[in-house]
This record gives sequence, structure tokens and C-alpha cells, in this order.
Amino acid sequence: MKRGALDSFFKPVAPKKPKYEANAKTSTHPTYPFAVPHLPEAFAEQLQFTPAEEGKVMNEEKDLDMVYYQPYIPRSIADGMFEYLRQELFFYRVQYTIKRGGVTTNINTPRFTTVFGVDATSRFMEDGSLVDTKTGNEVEKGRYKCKPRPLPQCLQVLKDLTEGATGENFNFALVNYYADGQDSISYHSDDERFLGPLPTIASFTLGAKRDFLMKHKPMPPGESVAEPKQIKLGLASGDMVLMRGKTQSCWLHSVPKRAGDEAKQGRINITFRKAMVRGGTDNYYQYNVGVGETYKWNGEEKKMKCWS
Ligand SMILES: O=C(O)CCC(=O)C(=O)O
Repeated sequence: MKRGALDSFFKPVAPKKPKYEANAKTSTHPTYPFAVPHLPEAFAEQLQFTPAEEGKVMNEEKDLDMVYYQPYIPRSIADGMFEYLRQELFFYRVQYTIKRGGVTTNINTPRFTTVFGVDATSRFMEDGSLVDTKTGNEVEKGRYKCKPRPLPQCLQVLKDLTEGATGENFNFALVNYYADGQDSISYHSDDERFLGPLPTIASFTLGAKRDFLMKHKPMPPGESVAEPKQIKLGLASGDMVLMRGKTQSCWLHSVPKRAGDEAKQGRINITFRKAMVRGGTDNYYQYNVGVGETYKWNGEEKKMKCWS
């Protein structure tokens, strides 16, 4: 049989686009403002076959080590997954202050955020209680300033599948919702010490296509090698970038503001990470949950609204 004929024989028929139909089962926890319905069955079934495409290794630039999946989540369910997560998760618009050189500045995070998980020194039991990883005893009061939340089933399913496919291990899911082209994240790297050296981060896109920009951190003085050129990836619904090796210690990334209609459809980004120590847990909840209002998607008004 010819190669082409073989390929078409084994190639799966493009799956139908399943609609988002609410699942009656839910994830609950005393720290959740409301229950999160489980991943709709039709999406869970199709996720079993991820990654939808083989990842492309990007390691030709200095200090860069990434795998780019186009897509990881099949396009047939990516937009449905976006609708489902936007509808069912709780979000925050975090405000905080920073002090630099004696000057205090108020920061309004320019996107909606939420976070689930706990660092490697603790873990959640099936019943939702939090125990010390080594002893198995309930975590003492005062270990955390924040109240850690277990991953809801929908993010747990995606995390487990991602771990299986990449051989990596994660204990946090951070979720960003960019409501429109005004929402953004400025150049930064996820190189906090609590992630340990050479952290691996799996970063998913659902919904609107947005540019993901990367640039090398400034080269040390006297470095003879030229600074690598900037990279621009147009991340589409279902795509995933796995950043590993020296990518976080040597490169910065951002999702800049964007004009045009596509960004107005909204975009969700999910990153899976592994925090090694307690400080990571307090840091992630401080900057992704904070102390302000809870927001929930209002399907009639088509926007995030304060939830009470
Ligand atoms: O939205 C994205 O693709 C990037 C998110 C990100 O860089 C972060 O959460 O640290």
C-alpha cells in the first residue's frame, strides 16, 4: 500500500465538535466560593488522545529549550473547553502595592487570574484535607498565610494527562483570563527560587489567538555571543508551549496588549508548574487570588461580574 493511502487509513476522521454540556458532578472544597462542575464527558473522552499533534522542539536559540504543540488539545474541543472554563471557574482581579527605592506603587493586574494547588511540602487528601507530604499529618495552622485550594477535577484531568505525556510533574495550576486586547502580561520570567533550578512550565492557550513574545535577558557585559533575536508565537486555541531547561533563567516572555476584534473573544491561559517550598504557595495565592472580590462569567451580559 502506498504511504498516502496508509496515512489516510490510519488518520482518525476529524472528530465532531462536541458542545459544552454541563456535567452534574462537581468539585467542591471549603475554600471554593462555589462548586465547579466536572469536565464535560465529551471533552474528557477526546483529551485522552492528547497531544493532538507531536510537539516541535525549539532549542536552536541560545539557552532556549521549548516544545511547541500546535495544538495539544484538539481544535475540535478547544473552544468548547474555553467556554466551559470561563463559565465555571472563579476569577480575581488582583491589586497590590510594590515598594521600589522607597516609592510605593499600586499595581492593578491587567487580567483576571485564579490559582489552585500547593507546594511539594504538603498535599491534598481525597477528602480535601491538607497533609504534610513527609509525615501524612494534617498541616499545622500557620504553615500558610493563604488557604490553598485543590485543583478542581477539570484541571486535575488536564494536569495528569500533561504529566503522562511530558514526563514532568506539577503541583500548581495558574489560570489567566484575558477579557480583551487590553488585558496582558508584561515581560517577565517564571524563575522564582521556590520553583527550584531549571523549572519546567506547561502553558496552554484556549480561546482567542494572542501573540506570545520572547526575548533573551540582557547578555552579561563582555559576552561575545550576539543576543538572540526576539521570538513571536501566535498562540491559537488548543496550543501548548512546554518551557524547560534554561528558558526561564535566560529568557523573558509576555503577552502584549493587542488591537483588533479577535482578542475581544477572550483568552484563557493555564500554566502547570511545580513549587518546591512553602513560600511558593503564599506567593501564588497573594498574586492570583489576593483579597478582593470574586468574579464569575455572566453569560447574559457576556462579561465577568462580581459574584457574591
Ligand atoms: O498567557 C500566557 O500565555 C502567558 C502567561 C504567563 O506568562 C504567566 O502566567 O506567567
